[in-house]
Amino acid sequence: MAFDELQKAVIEGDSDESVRLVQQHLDEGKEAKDILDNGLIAAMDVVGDLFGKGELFIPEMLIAAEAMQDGLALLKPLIVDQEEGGKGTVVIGAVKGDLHDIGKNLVALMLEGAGFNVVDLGADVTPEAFVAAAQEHKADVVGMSALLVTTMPQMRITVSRMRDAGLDAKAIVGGAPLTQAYADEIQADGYASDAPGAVVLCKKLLA
Ligand code: B1M
Repeated sequence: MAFDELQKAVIEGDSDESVRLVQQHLDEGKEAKDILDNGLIAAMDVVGDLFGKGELFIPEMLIAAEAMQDGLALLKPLIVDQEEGGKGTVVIGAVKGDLHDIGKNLVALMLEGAGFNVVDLGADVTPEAFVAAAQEHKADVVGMSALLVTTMPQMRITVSRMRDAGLDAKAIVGGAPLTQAYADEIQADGYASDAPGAVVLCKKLLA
């Protein structure tokens, strides 16, 4: 069975059907990563396109996000490599003004599975809150996520506040509108395009 039905269930915000179809794909022997990338995340891309065209509105986008997250809950134990702890501490959050947290949650989940101690500050996190948490938890890495072009500048401010506070922690950024060029421009220490990439990046930065 292809992923069309699963995508349709997520796009229509049908959580029960999303969960049922994720389980069905697993029972058929599909890889969890395949279901995530080509079923759940692909559906959110369609939702974004429909929203962009004015064919779908915020309440529908919200219930689609819920259906995605309900399906994702089944995959979580399967997409996470269980490695030993003690790899370092990562403070993570979606930047000030940004309420999109699904991608950030995936990054946090995979970092945790890869053995990092993750302090998740949630969404709408101010530069001051990032700095305070990094100090409190002696973070090795501060991870910032943004999905809106209007919230990306919060990353520049946060990096700058981290430097002003004399923090040793590495600053990494990610999220759909981000690029390596932007990360370089704001003098972040790294950029990753997806959650597995964020794990590789953190391991590289702390090696
Ligand atoms: Co919004 N939204 N949204 N939204 N939303 C987008 C992002 C948008 C592209 C849709 C569109 O217009 N086509 C558009 C942004 C345009 C832009 O600026 N480029 C948009 C808009 C405009 C808005 C509002 C402004 C709408 C309005 O109010 N008029 C509003 C803003 C609210 C706010 O944040 N202040 C808004 C609201 C919402 C909801 C609340 C309804 C909901 C979010 C629910 C939630 O997150 N709990 C929502 C949703 C669901 C989306 C789309 C459809 C899906 C996002 C998603 O979860 N993707 C999105 C369209 C799209 O992305 N195609 C859209 C799946 C997720 C797994 O991917 O988050 O990209 P992503 O994460 C990836 C990578 O980016 C990366 O790894 C992840 C996994 O591989 N990554 C990192 C992410 N963070 C990382 C950090 C790292 C490293 C990698 O290191 C630290």
